[in-house]
Amino acid sequence: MNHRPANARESAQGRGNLAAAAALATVAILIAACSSSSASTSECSATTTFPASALSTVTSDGGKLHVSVHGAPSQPLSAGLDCLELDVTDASTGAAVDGLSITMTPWMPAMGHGASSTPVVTALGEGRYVLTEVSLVMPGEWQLRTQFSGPVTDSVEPTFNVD
Ligand SMILES: [Cu+2]
Repeated sequence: MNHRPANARESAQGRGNLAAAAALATVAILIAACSSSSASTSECSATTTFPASALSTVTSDGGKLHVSVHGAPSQPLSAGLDCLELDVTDASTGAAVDGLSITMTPWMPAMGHGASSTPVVTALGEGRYVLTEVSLVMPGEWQLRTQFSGPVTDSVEPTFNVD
């Protein structure tokens, strides 16, 4: 008498598990598709020499800093695992600004998504900061949503195109 309801529950649970497994498989495929377009190893590092020409030069949102953005391993940057150097100077004196803490979220405004990893910051001194593990997974316009704290609190959002 109780077998039918029990079986019904079991099979409903079975379907639920199958649905969950299918959803997980879909997520795994999406992640694989996403990361397949980015290089698995980085061809740049904190010791890379960056080009003198800038991808973008901006004044920070609060007007306190000038920031120029340089890219490696090549400019213009190609989609994949890239590196960036930020050269940061005081907007009024032109002096290099050291000791900043930097957090950066690369963002693709046209598609509303970010990068697949968090950039790692290395301070080189003389106002130079290198960001490695910058995973710009797709060609198109990218925005670097960047916050500075420490001796100066301010933010910048330089944009540039990735080939
Ligand atoms: Cu995109």
